[in-house]
Amino acid sequence: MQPADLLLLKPMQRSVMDALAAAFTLHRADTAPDLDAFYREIGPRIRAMATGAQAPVDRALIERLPHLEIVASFGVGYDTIDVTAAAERGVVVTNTPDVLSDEVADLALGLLLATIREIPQADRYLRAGHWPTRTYPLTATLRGRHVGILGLGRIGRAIAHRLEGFGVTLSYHGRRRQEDVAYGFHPTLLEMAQAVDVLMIVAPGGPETNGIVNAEILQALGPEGIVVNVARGSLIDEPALIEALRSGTIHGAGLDVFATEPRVPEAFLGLDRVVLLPHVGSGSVHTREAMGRLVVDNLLSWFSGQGPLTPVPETPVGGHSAEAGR
Ligand code: 8YV
Repeated sequence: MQPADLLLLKPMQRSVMDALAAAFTLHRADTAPDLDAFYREIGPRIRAMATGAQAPVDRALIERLPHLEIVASFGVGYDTIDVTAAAERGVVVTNTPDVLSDEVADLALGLLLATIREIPQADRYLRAGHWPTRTYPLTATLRGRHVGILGLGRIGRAIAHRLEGFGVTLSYHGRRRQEDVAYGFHPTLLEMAQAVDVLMIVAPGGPETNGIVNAEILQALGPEGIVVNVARGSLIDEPALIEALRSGTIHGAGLDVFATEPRVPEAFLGLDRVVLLPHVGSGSVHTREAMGRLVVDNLLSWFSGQGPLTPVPETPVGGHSAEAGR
């Protein structure tokens, strides 16, 4: 049987490319000299797509691929994929949950501590030769803190679990109360922001959460407030955050994600009490390999008629590959 035609919007890591090339006929949009001609010619043959957050899959693209069955996305967040358009067409969308939860949670804890205790700043201070002249200024502390987790999903829970060992008070806000956890639930983000002094952002991106961490929320967090974001930059009103940091409305921020990556607002670079990371939450060799394997395994499972392994909730599950006659 002919291998199925698979569209790649951007190249993926070597292990994924090799595994995909062994099982599918690959078509790379990023090397096509004329994208329109490319889609006219191969669009009707494409049955699968492998992608990631950096390569959006919108309705217009889905419409150019009339025989598309599955979009396998690298990463747990899938806010750049139009899952509604995919579902309408019966196209399955998969992501890579679970395999990255511990890695991202580890990074979130590291970023929180780095922000509160100013670890990168202290490193820079030593390197600049200031230590012999003056000891590093005393910092804020995690002691006695109340951490509010925005989005108690798989990663949020892994963060909360780690934080239990740090002796802080824990609360969360999300769409609904979760009966199997003992942390305090706040029905609104504002109420949580008023109660806590650390806001840990782990909720999905997308229209529902766009800009929800705004000036009012930052004001409610207060002058000791720390914001840590390992989710999507879109959740934060960045100009409001910059203003809150400048004016001392909050104390500091640790950011792994930004609204328009890889561009980072210049204003952040000039602020002292921010720690800035280039979206590395899941970025270890170990975890990226596991994520890549899950992208490939979802595709292989689909085309062997076993269904998707990790479909997103919006996807029309129960659908199986046409190959298997269902
Ligand atoms: C991805 C992420 O690794 O999983 C996600 O949603 O944001 C990251 O873990 C990244 O999008 C891939 O480059």
